[in-house]
Amino acid sequence: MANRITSLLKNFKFAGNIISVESFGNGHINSTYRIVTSEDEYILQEINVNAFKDVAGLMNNIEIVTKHIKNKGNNSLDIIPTVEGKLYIEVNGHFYRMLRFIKDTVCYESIKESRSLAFKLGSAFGNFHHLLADVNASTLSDTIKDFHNTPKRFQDFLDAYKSASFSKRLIAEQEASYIINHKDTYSKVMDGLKEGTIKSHVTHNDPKINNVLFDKTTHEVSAVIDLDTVMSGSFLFDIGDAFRSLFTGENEDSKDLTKLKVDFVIFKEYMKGYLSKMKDDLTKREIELIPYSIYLLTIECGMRFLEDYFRGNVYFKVDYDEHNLIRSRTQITLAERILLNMNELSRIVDEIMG
Ligand code: ADP
Ligand code: GN1
Ligand code: MG
Repeated sequence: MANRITSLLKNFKFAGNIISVESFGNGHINSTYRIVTSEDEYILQEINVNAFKDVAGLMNNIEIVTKHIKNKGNNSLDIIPTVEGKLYIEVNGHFYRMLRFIKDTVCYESIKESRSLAFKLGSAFGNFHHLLADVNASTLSDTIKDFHNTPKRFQDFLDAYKSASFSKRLIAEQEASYIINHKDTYSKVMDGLKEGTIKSHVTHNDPKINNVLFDKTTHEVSAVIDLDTVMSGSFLFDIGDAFRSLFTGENEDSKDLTKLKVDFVIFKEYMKGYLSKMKDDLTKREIELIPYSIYLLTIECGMRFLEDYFRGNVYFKVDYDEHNLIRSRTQITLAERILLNMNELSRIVDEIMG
């Protein structure tokens, strides 16, 4: 691995001599390496083309968005250009990019290590939405089509379920039944986008906690990273998915389902932070659907993991055969618990909105 990556590095304009190359991080999609040189530190990533079909469009999106954020005085990813001045290289059908390593930061895998940071996390995503509100979302490429189109995700899930082996269907019977029994609950956000009661904006679309770096010393958010899915979407996609990640508590692949908790303190703190930046930018329908969007993005993630289990783990990185099944269990159990707590979540939103 290290030799292959080292030989690619000569294509990028980085400073210093290479000291070390190591696999880095816990992303489910790209292959990420940390590069230390005598002058600086970098990230090299192989972009997963199974997930992202249009690398040029994706890198162009990231360039637009990071420039916009930085022009407004905020921190974001720095793309290290290739020696030819491009944003990425292609070698035999594999695509690579280099980023500056954002130093002196901590990346949390779950909120259990960082509960007190919920307000800051909410403010960071509120700020992210706010800073990008004047970018015309239709100028960005769709890096994954229908990424949070839950009714379409459900159809894809159903196709995979129908063609899965008998033994897989049996082992995942309870989870699959839950998803199928709730099929009439998946369309509210897509309907709102069509009707215009929900607006399209530039959104992150993958705001899970390990896509945020916190400053080691000040504990402030240093940068929102993993910008591959930044494209046109609904604010509700990001609000919903952020809490999916936060309420997962332990890790997405924990077998201990007792840790999955609709944590009202985290919800209130994060929403206070988020709404401190975004209170005036949300429509009435968007505000009304905040609790529902948490359920929606959670069950959607559950169906995506289970679909991948049925298809033989072709999308998410896995460590063992049933990894995606285990991940889907946490998400479906959490979705069930969110539904039971919708009234209290709505009450908290009303309280913050005044
Ligand atoms: P994936 O799409 O596979 O999730 P990410 O872009 O999220 O890939 O990168 C995986 C991990 O690598 C992140 O969770 C973070 O820990 C680390 N990482 C990525 N980019 C940087 C960066 N510029 N500086 C420091 N750490 C980074
Ligand atoms: C993936 O890339 P990563 O690990 O940050 C996925 C998200 C899922 C998440 C679940 C491009 O996020 O949509 O919610 O896993 N990203 C993509 O952990 O599919
Ligand atoms: Mg990531």
